[in-house]
Amino acid sequence: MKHLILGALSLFMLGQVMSQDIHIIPEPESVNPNGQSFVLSASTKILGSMPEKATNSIHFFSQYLASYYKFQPADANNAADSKGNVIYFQMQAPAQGDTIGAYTLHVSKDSVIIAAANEQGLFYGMQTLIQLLPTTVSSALTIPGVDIQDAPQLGYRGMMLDCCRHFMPVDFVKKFIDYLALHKLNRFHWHLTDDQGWRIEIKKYPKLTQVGAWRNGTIIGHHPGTGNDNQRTGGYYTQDQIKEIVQYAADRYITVIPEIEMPGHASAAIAAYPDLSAFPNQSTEIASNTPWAGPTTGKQVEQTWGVFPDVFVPSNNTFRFLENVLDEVMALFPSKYIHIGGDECPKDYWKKSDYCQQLMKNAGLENEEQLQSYFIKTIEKYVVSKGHQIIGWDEILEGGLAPQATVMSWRGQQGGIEAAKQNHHVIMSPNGYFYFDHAQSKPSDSLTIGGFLPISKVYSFHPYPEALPANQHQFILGVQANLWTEYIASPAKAEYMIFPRISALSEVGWSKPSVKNYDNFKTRLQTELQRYQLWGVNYCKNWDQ
Ligand code: TNX
Repeated sequence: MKHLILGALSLFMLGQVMSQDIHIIPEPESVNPNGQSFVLSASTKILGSMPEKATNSIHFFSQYLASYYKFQPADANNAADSKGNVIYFQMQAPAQGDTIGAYTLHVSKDSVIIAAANEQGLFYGMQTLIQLLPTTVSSALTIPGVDIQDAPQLGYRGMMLDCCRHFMPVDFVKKFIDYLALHKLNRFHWHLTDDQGWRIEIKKYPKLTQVGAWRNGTIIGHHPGTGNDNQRTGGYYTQDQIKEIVQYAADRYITVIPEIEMPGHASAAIAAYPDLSAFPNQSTEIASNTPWAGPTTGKQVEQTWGVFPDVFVPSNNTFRFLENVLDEVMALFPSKYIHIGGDECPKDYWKKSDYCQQLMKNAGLENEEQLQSYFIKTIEKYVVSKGHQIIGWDEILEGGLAPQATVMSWRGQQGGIEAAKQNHHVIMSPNGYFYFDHAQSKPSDSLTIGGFLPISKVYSFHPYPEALPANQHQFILGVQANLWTEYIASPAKAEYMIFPRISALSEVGWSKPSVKNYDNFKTRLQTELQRYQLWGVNYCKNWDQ
């Protein structure tokens, strides 16, 4: 008996010591080292019980090995059997209560077995396997023996990239998608239209990209600005490029959610087609009474940052235009959700427009907030009739939510709480926790917008607010971080703002609160930082504050 207890104790201690050496982010449900190790060699075969379900995972893994270790595994197709040194993707029969993305990973001397009931699970098991690989190239590819059981906490784990304030090349968009995949994130929210640029080719309206994708110069320094670089700048994604990116993401189990902004943040579209404005012929500024609205010089793709008063007029002409645009958008993006923006819409033009005032009278709308709600509801009806649903920023609560809308809560969590209480779905993206354009170090080591957002604050987020009764937690679909790019002009700076905060986001979205621990996360992050070096990403080194 005494021996048994001692034996169990030493095994336990062995486990304890070893598990400290296994650094996985996001932290899995359970991690039990078994003292063995697996060595990847030229004879290692990579196989699947249902190979077609493992194709994406095998492909990603092989590419990863080739890119970072110059390692070429044996050709899986020529591998006759699963005996010997093997990495095996085991598809299991689905069981009741299976979570999408759940998996088990067993690493022993002769085999690595990733088992799951769906393709996502195989993929995430493979992502965990990647984190067991050494972080330097010189060492042998030895993988510590371990038994892991894991499943995601939240179904929606996303990041947004703003490609309007600064256009990001296709290659970087793909890299960004890879970064999401490596962190077990599964939604890419692609911000494609804004005041400073329209970035998606729409065949029916060529001027959107001929005119709307380009501006003469970009503000340098903070708004109202210290100067303008006077460079013609911009760019857009062709529909072929978009299809390629959507497929690239799908191969990584990431859904791309496009955002087409309305009724505000519409200057680029209005510059291309002025009759989308309440004052199509107005070339000079209509003074804005909205204190946070920026200056406008008329119908142009804006060169400065901020919020602009010239917005879409809720006319039949505008609705036809937006429906035609959305037709092309929905044909390109299989996503259930289409993001229609809805944020920061000044009401000055609507207040001054006889047409808008008459429309409000006819429709029995009491104020411009209700007119905004009317706008969003009209669009929602169309999107729903085509089999999709809308997401909007939390301003869409004002004047009444559209019946099936999902709310993205960015001005804190209050909008999300309110929406959930009205039985609407919510994505939590509060700026105080998830705005990766905010400074990561103090004082900020580069030009940034917003406040100070250290990684510890990102990590501390709880998806379910205390103010929300437990029976309404089901309405919180998940979390998302946003990368607005006013002061992010290059992929290198984008990486700098993302890393390492994306690691904290990943654990907030994936790991159950019971396995989360910030000190332990920081230890694991040290290994992850070495992996960033292996990837060659530009990460913030001054993050621990
Ligand atoms: C607010 S968040 C915005 C963006 C800006 C961002 C800067 C949101 C829905 N609107 O247009 O880029 O702040 O942090």
